[in-house]
Amino acid sequence: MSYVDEVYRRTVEDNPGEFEFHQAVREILESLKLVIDSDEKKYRDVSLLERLIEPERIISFRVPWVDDRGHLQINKGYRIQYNSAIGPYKGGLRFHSSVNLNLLKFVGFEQTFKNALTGLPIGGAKGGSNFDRKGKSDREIMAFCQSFMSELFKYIGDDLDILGGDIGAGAREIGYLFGQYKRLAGLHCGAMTGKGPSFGGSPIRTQATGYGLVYMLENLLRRHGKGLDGKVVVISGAGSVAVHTIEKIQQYGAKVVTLSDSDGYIYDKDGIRLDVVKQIKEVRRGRIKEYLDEVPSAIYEEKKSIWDIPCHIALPCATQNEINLNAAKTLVRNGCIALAEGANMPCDQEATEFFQQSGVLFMPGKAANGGGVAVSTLEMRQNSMRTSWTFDEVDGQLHKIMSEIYDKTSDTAERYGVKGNFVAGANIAAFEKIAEAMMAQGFV
Ligand code: NDP
Ligand code: 2IT
Repeated sequence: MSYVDEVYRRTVEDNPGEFEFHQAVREILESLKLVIDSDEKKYRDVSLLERLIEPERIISFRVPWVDDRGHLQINKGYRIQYNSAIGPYKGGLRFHSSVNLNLLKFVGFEQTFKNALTGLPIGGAKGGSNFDRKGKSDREIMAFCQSFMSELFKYIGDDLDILGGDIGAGAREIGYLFGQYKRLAGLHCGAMTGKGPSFGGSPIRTQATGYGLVYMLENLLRRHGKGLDGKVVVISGAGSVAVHTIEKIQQYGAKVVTLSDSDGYIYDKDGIRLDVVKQIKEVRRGRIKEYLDEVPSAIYEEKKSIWDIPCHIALPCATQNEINLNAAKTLVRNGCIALAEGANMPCDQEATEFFQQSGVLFMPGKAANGGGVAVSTLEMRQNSMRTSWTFDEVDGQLHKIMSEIYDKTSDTAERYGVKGNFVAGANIAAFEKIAEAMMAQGFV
């Protein structure tokens, strides 16, 4: 059995029942066969894959907090410090009822590769809690965030591990977490990103993942002789990534016709109205169904799949495994020509392979949604330099970083004889950088 296959088999055995983690590892290992199979000994002798897959450290803790009825609630808290070969641990926090170690290991592993691909000096991490902010008061959210940080502050720092946002952890949560960090650590430093603009946050961090996704997509289409103008786009999710993707893609002349949350989706054939969405999500913190109150001509569906709606471009921006083989077949049948992953691993492996076989331009999350963590790193840079850059300066850097990620991904695929396979290109380009750093640092 090859080294890669052997390591995958052992990963499954040693991490039973962790299906998303197995999926993320399998996808990356499949790509790495192109690098490793021809030079197995070099990697096997230093157990490189085993060390890459096993997180450096997992911190697991209890998060007690008091709800508005005076009852004590207990949540689980985690931080996975995955890999520090190329820089301090960096990655977001996910607050969602589904969070467990399996999910965080999958996103932490992916984050390690994504971060390497940005070309910036950041290792990989992820953390979070099974806390769900839906239906909670502001006071309850603050109480939870303060308790979460009361434990985690011991393990983070601006040269050690830098937290950021993810599902369920936006500007409000980061603000409360940062306040408690500052109070306990006695430091006003860049140990967290996604901060508010008045206390060290970077311009464009809020928009960065969505804007970066569109910059990546624009690169992808342009280099294949296509453009965004006039294209019909289906977007899932209605969170930070989805909303800012709509904002930017509309500026390029594309028409977005959908949005969704975990209850259902909105279809507006005339094009989603961003002002209405922002009012619902950012001001009222409401549900996407409320779009109908403002735009009665739109359609709301709870039971159907959003991917049944015909489009030229699909941008999954909600969560993992939202597109399976059936959804992929429907998208292709309906004329979808390109897909870029705003979410982390939103397409399962069968769907991904089907898109690639069908000639759909397919850009994986590691390359497509790297703009968020890239601007987080620009935030760290501004904090260290005690400075702040303008919106245009950061936007310019984001543009450049996304274009460089595209080049790296595309060139690496071509170098390994799989031109146009951006999954392989992204995984291998990231691996080359991490592996070189790990080899140079010895057996640690
Ligand atoms: P938000 O919490 O702002 O929004 C998430 C959206 O997805 C909500 O509309 C939510 O609906 C929906 N959603 C979440 N979980 C599920 C689920 N299990 N089933 C259906 N819908 C779901 O998160 P973000 O926009 O920040 O993140 C979206 C995706 O992008 C995630 O995969 C995240 O990992 C990824 N990402 C985020 C980055 C960032 O900078 N924030 C950077 C790179 C990737 P509901 O309100 O009903 O839960
Ligand atoms: O998945 C991701 O890249 C993020 N959630 C962003 C993490 C960060 O640290 O900004």
